[in-house]
Amino acid sequence: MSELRIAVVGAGLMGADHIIRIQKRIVGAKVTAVVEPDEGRAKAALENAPEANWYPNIEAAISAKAMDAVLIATPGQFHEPVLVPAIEAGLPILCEKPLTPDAISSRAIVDLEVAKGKQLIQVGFMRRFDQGYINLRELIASGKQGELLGLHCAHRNPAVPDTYHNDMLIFDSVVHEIDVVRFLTDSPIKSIEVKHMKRNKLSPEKLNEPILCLLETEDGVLATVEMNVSVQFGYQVKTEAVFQKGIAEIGRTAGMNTFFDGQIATEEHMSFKTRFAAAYDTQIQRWVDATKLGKIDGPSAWDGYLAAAAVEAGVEALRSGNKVQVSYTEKPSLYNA
Ligand code: ISE
Repeated sequence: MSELRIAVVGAGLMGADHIIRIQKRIVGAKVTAVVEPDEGRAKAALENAPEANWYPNIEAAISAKAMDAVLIATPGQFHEPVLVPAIEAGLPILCEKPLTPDAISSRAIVDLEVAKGKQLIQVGFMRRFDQGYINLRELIASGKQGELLGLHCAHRNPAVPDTYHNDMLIFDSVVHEIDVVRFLTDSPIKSIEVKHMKRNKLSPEKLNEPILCLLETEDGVLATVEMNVSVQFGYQVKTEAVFQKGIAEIGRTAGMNTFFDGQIATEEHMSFKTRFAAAYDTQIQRWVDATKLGKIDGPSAWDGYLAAAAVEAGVEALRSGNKVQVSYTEKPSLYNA
């Protein structure tokens, strides 16, 4: 196959960004379909993919045989109705995180994939492709600084869109730490507890944040996560790892330092689109290359399900103030390495 024909589903913030990425930076793929119910958004997206056709829904694109693979970039609560027909059509899929917002629907997707007998889905946990996280994972596995004892994670957004509601603190945002803590430690999340910091009066009224989550892994590593979506100043994702011997830190701003007007200043990112741009590029290039070989090369639907099960406990912990244990169903053999 020369060029992989991709249908991008959802032409909002991430979908539009992925369309430009595929057209301009990814080798061996092109966007041939934009699936988007909103005509204005679709037309704006098509300006960056002039050869692509517009379809109002995934079913129309499937019947037109418009693509070899699907990239789902709608918000998490709309993934399931796109995933189901795409899996049934046997199409390879890159699905933005979260796979779905809760454990039951994620398990149903896993079961559907198992029934097809083939791993079709890769989940867009792009942090696994970020060099900082890769280096930290290698350091932990090497044992060079002794055992890993704990992690301090800070996940800060300058602001969030109007559509963002309180549960999204967990299923849309902390879901990244839920996945990446497991990626770093190779140990599933066992329990979650959530505390509220003093509420930021600058956050939208419907949000009670920042929050502090405590994620405990089955191996006993404790990760603190400050989730803050109204920090105003910029987009920041940092991790500090505490070892038997010393500390390691990733995610410190790498922007330009200026020494000017009596001040030393460092540029910070304003959005995840730039903070993780390189990780998104690597993720999609590797997905394209693997898809052509009939494989995936990144987090699977099973990883998506494990995150969804921990998210469900996290949402309960957020609402109740209790420490909540995570329960997982049995792993199907399709996902054994
Ligand atoms: C958004 O959906 C993302 O995935 C970003 O990476 C995260 O920082 C943000 O909080 C989410 O809303």
